[in-house]
Amino acid sequence: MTPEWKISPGLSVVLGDITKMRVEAMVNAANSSLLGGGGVDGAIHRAAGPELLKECRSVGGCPTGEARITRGYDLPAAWVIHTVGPVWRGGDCGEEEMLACCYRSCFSLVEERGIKSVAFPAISTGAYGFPARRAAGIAVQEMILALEKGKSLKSILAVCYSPESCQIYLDALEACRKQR
Ligand code: AR6
Repeated sequence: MTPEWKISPGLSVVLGDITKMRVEAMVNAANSSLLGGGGVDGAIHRAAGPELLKECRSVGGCPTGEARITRGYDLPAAWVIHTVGPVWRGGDCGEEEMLACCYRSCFSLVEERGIKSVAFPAISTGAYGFPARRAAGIAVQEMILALEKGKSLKSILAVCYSPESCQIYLDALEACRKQR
């Protein structure tokens, strides 16, 4: 069984591989070409099959902080929402606001399509070097806001690839609760 913690109404932290999650949409931490790469992007493209790359080619890229939606092909999810996180450059280049924009752009597409469940990886915290604790703080805050404001959205999975990452999300939620 996949370890899962329900940390807030509609929000769960899950340890595992995002490509296995049974959700309507999964978010891909892509690069601006949308033509695939390593990390979670590579895993999503491998699991979705070549049709995903074909559709991505027709999309024509995506700027940092924005998001684009495609079908999920061989994935359990019907949709993939591709977003491009900021590369960490020390924190003085608007990285935090840009990461929040990624989450907001994804949630706009979720609501536009009437999607009920969505899974997110920890955007920007791998190859793009964003510090994991700061990123989790932003992610949790945007997720809670989206659940409060959302009409179609009912469930978010914050998918963590390591137990350490799960703990970071649980700590971020605790900090977010204290601030409110
Ligand atoms: N399921 C869930 N999380 C995963 C998985 C997976 N299968 N694989 C990795 N992670 P990264 P970024 C976690 O590097 O930092 C790509 O090459 C990983 O442990 O995938 O946004 C793109 O094409 C980390 O916590 O994305 C871009 O060029 C998180 O996912 C660039 O990397 C994000 O790590 C994007 O970098």
